[in-house]
Amino acid sequence: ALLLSPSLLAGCGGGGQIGDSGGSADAKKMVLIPGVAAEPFYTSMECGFREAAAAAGYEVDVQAPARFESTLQTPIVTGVLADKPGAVLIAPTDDKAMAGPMKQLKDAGIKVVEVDTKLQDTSVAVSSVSSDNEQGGRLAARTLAELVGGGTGSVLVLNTKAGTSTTDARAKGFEEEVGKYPNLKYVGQQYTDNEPDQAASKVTATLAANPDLIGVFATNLNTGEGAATGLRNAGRTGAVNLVGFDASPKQVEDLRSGVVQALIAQDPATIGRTGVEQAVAAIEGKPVNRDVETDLVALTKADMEANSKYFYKQ
Ligand code: T6T
Repeated sequence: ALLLSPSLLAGCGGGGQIGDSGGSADAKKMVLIPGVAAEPFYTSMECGFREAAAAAGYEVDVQAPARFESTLQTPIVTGVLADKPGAVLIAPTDDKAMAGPMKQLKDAGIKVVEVDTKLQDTSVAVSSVSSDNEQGGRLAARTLAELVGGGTGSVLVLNTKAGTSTTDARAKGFEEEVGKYPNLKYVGQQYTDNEPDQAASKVTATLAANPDLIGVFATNLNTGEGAATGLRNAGRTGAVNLVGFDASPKQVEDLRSGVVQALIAQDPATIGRTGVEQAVAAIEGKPVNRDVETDLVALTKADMEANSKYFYKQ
């Protein structure tokens, strides 16, 4: 028999698909459908998922779309439906477009747990586990205001795609909070399609149009990594305060080297673990928490090493 050591599982320090099931109908099986494949936020979530599912005696499967897109995630959901696992943990890539496919899971008796993102329709999932993303946006605005101190200038938000519940909430929280600082002139949000290249070029274009740019809030990992590239290309690293969301190895390195001034880190492994706990409770007919909130923390260069447990896995 194989020993299931979490540290040997995919993305958690080693490779392989240990513990994956063959794919027959099985109530003692759980499937995780992340928003996108091979991305540190979801890799860390997968670690927590695999660890908790193994501890609860469940077989697991993880299937992720190649891009953060509902047209790519929908066929995965449909395929998993035929498999009839006991539960599906899913990060819907669109808060409306994924409602139909996810409802099919529910109608087939599969327990649906939302991890990270969620649908607008709250009747599909038995539980939603995520950061308080609106609060995260507010925290980003307060952190930026502190970094800027008495300085005056324009502030840009780089968002991903409209219809992503998490990043929409972060942008909303940020916009509301930044309005409280008269020295910060909010010049609006720009969508990047969750593509780092678009984030980079939008930062350089905004710098050209607004030479007084003093701050950028990048609402997630890809926008943050791309914004850092944009500032590097324009030779403005350090001059413009970059506050990112998430804590990928690259983002952490940029924080350490002063390209990024702050990161709002989530706890994706706990999101994955808690999602499993809620799914098991639902399958066993035990009480389920409809909404579970996980930690957020603002990291700066000064306190980052003391908070290294928040760094994501590659
Ligand atoms: O920020 C996370 C996640 O919370 C969001 O829903 C989508 O983007 C990430 O996966 C980071 O890329």
